[in-house]
Amino acid sequence: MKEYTPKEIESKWQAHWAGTRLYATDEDSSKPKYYALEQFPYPSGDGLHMGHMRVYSIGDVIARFRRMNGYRVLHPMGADAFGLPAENAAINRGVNPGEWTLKNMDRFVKEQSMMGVSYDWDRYVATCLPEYYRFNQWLFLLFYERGLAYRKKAFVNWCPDCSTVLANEQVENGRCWRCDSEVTKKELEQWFLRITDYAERLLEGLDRLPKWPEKVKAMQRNWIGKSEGAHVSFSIPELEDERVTVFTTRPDTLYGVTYMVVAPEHPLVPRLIKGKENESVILEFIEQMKKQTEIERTSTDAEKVGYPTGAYAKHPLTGEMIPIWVANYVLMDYGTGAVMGVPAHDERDFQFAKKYDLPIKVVIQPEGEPLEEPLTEAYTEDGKLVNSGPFNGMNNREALSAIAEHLAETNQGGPTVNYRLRDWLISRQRYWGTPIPMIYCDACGTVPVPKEDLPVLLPEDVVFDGKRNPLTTSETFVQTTCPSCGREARRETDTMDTFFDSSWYFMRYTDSKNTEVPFDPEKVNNWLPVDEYIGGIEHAVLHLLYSRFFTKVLYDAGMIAVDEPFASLLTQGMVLKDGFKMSKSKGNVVSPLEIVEKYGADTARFFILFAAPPDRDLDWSDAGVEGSYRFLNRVWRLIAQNESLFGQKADTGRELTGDARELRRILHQTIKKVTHEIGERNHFNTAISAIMELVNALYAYPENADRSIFREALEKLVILLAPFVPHITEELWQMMGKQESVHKEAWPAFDPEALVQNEVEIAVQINGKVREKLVVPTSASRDEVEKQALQQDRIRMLIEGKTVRKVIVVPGKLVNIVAN
Ligand code: ANZ
Ligand code: ZN
Repeated sequence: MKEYTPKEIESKWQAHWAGTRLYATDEDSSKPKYYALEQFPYPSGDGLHMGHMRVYSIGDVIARFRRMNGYRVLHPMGADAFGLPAENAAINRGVNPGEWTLKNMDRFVKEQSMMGVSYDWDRYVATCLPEYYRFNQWLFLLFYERGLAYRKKAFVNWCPDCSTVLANEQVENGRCWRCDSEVTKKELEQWFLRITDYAERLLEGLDRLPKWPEKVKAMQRNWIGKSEGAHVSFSIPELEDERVTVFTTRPDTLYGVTYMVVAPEHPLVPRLIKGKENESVILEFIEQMKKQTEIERTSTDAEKVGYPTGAYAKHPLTGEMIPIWVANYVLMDYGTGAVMGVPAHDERDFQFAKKYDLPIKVVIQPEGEPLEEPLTEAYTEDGKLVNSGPFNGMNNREALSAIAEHLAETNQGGPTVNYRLRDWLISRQRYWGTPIPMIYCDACGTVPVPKEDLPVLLPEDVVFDGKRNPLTTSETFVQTTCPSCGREARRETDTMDTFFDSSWYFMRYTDSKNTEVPFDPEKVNNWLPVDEYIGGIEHAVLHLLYSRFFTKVLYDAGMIAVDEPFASLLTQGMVLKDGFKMSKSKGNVVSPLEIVEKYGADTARFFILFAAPPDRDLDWSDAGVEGSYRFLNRVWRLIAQNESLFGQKADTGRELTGDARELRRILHQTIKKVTHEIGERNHFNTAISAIMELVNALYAYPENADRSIFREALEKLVILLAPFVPHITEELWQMMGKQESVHKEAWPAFDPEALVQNEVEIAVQINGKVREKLVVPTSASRDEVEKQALQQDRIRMLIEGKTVRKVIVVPGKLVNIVAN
């Protein structure tokens, strides 16, 4: 018998599949489409880790299953190839970011191929290549034309030593992650995408995604953060009735306002404090605030600090004069950057009022017992309005809209909706990204690069010193001529956030070689939406929200017919070792390649798919890997030992009885279960369990029982296993004498009739003479039939006092008891 030698088999079949282009995308339009997609990797210097292996194994089962079920399947792969590590390698080790990235990409492709994943490599996209990023620029211009890309001044994290903007994640305790100097806020002109224009549609679309995890939808809803409330406008008599507008979700508490607070960055602050007692203290406070991140400022345990400006605003309904404060807890970029303080009914305002001894005025009383004053905490429940002029006695829920409408009628505000979502800042002062295709001309202003001049290529003559944006060091890049007037002009040196690149790559796969446009609408509509998108939960908000935004914009531009890109989303769990996430720092990393080297890719895939449902965390277990390897060997032996069976002509069409009928029942039950578990639930682990039971049944099948069904069951077993372990099944299929690839086989259908457990009448003989009749299920085992026969009253009576020498069971026919 031939041995199972995974190493030899796997490289042989990988080469064969590549040579025969077995996984080229099927374009047969008579078939239903299926787009299976795994998030493309960032090609780091470390190659594949177990998390990658898990995602790709899951995606591959899905793609292979659909192909076998008669779908034309798109299953592509690429590389998310721009980003910081390449640039840091350039700064720290002087290597070229492009070369470094391409080398890593090669390594990823090699390692992905070693897993036996069924990608159509012809559609590979790498975001760092001009063939791709020119269309980032094309799309940026489309956003610009549609008024969705704009430049504005914004406060950003700034490291004075590195002279660059830092992402929030790159600020650690107020210091630069690289040089440890103190990070400041700097107001800079930056490019933004107007994602806030799409806030409502991004919310609404979530309701049409039943196949997304609730958790991810909740995270997106929370991030978009829709709040219904009102704008209330207060006038400031001492500033010639200049107005401060606040956003509140509780206009019903308007009569309870005892102070107002504006953010330190609020544009009115300098005028409010001018010449006042606290002017210098507040200016110092503002400087301090610039150093804090938003997270530090708003964390619940952060001390609330404020100063009275000395200025007053007029209450819009009572005309009372309300003191205006500046405080750390009010953020400039939420709502209007100003709030009204209602200490009686808001916990945060209550604490602030207590600390600074501000008045507390109750305007909502609960039903029944009135509140005991002075309050010991804010009353935040519902009730009836008091101290609220004409609104007294009104239920506060009704008062919400009554007061908001009254404000609208009197031109002092009115109902409004506020979103937490901010516009997307896409400018990066970095080299390894897509140049933003804009030109600045002294005469014409900001001029877009004409589409026919794309791509704006990344220059090579740059200096990487970690101190400034390398693009600014390239004279040939910066100096250009204005496309509109022909005079000398400067190029934009900011590059795009790499999330721009990944917001549409799944569209590019449908037409990856197009040199005119990002993709042909007909081609993208031929495949989108993605039917199953598999990736990590860490992208729940960022990538998945941006991709949805892009899809909606391109839908509005008439480039694509769907407005939601991912019909179904599968977020895979983590791979743990000894209960912890595998990580270099924990020193508990198991390398996928080591496992592939030792046991083969099929064992690694099998273990990963068997050990847990895909959305759960998976505990790595060496014993589990060993067990998976043993199981594949067991399957191998089952077929190798019966190889001769496949040389013979199949003998089919016979009526099956007894063990044969039972094997057929188990086979069809397995087909049914495996089809359901993969196709409807993505529960690959339970599908595999069912297959294991079938293997047990095949081992237990008597040697003298019907061979035709045994042979058929072995064939079906190999087909059912093919999506999980593509190499061993291909080899076994060939061993069975098949000419075509097992991966081109049709998925077996189950016969509902085969599942029925029929009953048969069996004759019970004693020494060859029929003494009794017995009805048993066709599935009953020999042992069971024997036991039942011996338990019959009449039989017991007849054999009493005799010794049973032998019991012969002919399944489905008779039991003969030899006794004397
Ligand atoms: C008065 C009030 C009374 C409020 C009350 C709440 C309860 P969400 O739900 O998150 O939208 N607020 C508004 N803008 C703010 C800013 N820039 N920085 C900090 N806080 C701000 O919260 C809206 C509420 O948060 C608003 O309603 C406002 O306080 C505060 F009994 O106004 B409220
Ligand atoms: Zn010009």
